[in-house]
Amino acid sequence: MRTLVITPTYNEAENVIPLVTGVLDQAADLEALVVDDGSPDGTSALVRERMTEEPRLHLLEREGKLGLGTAYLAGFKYAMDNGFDQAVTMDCDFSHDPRYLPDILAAMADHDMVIGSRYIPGGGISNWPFHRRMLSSFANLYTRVLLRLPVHDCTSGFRCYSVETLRAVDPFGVRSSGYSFLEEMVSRVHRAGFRIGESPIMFEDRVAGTSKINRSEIWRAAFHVLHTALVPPKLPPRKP
Ligand SMILES: Nc1nc2c(ncn2[C@@H]2O[C@H](COP(=O)(O)OP(=O)(O)OP(=O)(O)O)[C@@H](O)[C@H]2O)c(=O)[nH]1
Ligand SMILES: [Mg+2]
Repeated sequence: MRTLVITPTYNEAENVIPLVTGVLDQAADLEALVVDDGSPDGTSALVRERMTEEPRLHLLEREGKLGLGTAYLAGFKYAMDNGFDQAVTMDCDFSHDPRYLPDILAAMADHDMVIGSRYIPGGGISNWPFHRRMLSSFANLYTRVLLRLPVHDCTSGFRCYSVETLRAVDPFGVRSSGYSFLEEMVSRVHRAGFRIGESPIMFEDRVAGTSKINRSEIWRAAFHVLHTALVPPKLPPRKP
């Protein structure tokens, strides 16, 4: 079983090497892919340097800040083109702790997608301010109800997909490139009839670097979920 852990980066020079090291330390057969969008702080140079001594580390460099959604897509394409069986996505800022990877991967034994979930027993958020908790809880309730999803954490970016599932749900057809990419992916996987599991994670607020979430991103995501509910995207036909 070949697993690729994809981490999109934009200005994560302080985090990227500790994060990928933490990932690769979890199991000898894991590989890591950093998708960097021309971070001005030199994130990609650090990765390139590390790659000279770590063959399990890979890098995709893109020209400019093209968004989290398309960074995931570039990672999925890399996983598909290079013979991986499953692909994990996780943030680079240690909000998603690599120590949860073994549990998430173990849960893949009987699921097609596993979400690192903050909203099931054993999961949680350790140090978010009240307004950020409210925003996340509301976003999840809104998404669960509108898209009728049997999932407690639709907005967690820490998740694993089997490559077979990715091929079947056509992530390249997702119409959002922002945070709602995550919600539409859960919806596609559910509608296509795949098994979604959740494994608890404690989510930690970023300790280094700066936050990039903003108000227009939030409104765009809310609109996109509504659009997905009212005009469900067409999925590729299932193979018998
Ligand atoms: N390649 C790429 N990565 C991005 C982009 N925007 C954010 N990222 C990365 O995606 C991950 C999640 O972004 P964050 O900025 O942590 O978003 P967040 O967790 O919702 O918000 P904060 O932690 O409060 O900043 C991090 O690893 C970022 O470096 C982008 O446009 N391109
Ligand atoms: Mg973050």
